[in-house]
Amino acid sequence: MALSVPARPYDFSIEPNKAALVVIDMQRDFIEPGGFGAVLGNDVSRLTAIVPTVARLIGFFRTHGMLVVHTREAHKPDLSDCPPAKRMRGKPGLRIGDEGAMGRILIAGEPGNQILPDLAPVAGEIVIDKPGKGMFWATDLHQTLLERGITQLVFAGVTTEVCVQTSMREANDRGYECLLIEDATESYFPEFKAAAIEMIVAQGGIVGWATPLAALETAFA
Ligand code: C5J
Repeated sequence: MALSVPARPYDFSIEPNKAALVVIDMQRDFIEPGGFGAVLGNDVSRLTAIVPTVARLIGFFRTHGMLVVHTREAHKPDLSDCPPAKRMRGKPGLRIGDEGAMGRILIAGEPGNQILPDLAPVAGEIVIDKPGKGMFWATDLHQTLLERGITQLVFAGVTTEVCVQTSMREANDRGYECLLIEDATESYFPEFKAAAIEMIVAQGGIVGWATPLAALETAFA
């Protein structure tokens, strides 16, 4: 049975048996003080502030028996999945694969690449290591979601205008209906978050819908 969720630009009709939550890149290196994001000079407190809301959202999906997908921006240790143009971006010593405060930066298996303990995946959930900003490039996620009959994706995570928005746009092009939970996503740059949400909902929801978590919870109450 479909439920109506108040959202922008208009109500989102969610079908619980066809919907999955995607939690984008809630990994230690982007969010914890002392990690890669902080070393780059970003104010990570904006990102740590959403952790309780993301945890509540994950709990909501688990309570309702709906699928949860977690992603990490992660490269293989030999960097064979990291294009040179991405590898060489930024200052020497602070590039993908370099040794950082929490192990090698954006490398699978390193401490900084782990999802925050408060948001850790549980058995039965999908974890995707993605070498790109978008979650479908060089991953098998689309096939996995098709096999499970998922047609709607609810998005959370960081950062709103980079990996979240890129993944939403990829999903939109693949035919998924996408709803962004606006208080469960964040950016180091508040103006970029606000602009990304406006871009998503503009022109009748050209990329998707946006709503606060409370609106989703109320629709199921
Ligand atoms: C970035 C991400 N910002 N997860 N990654 O490089 O948004």
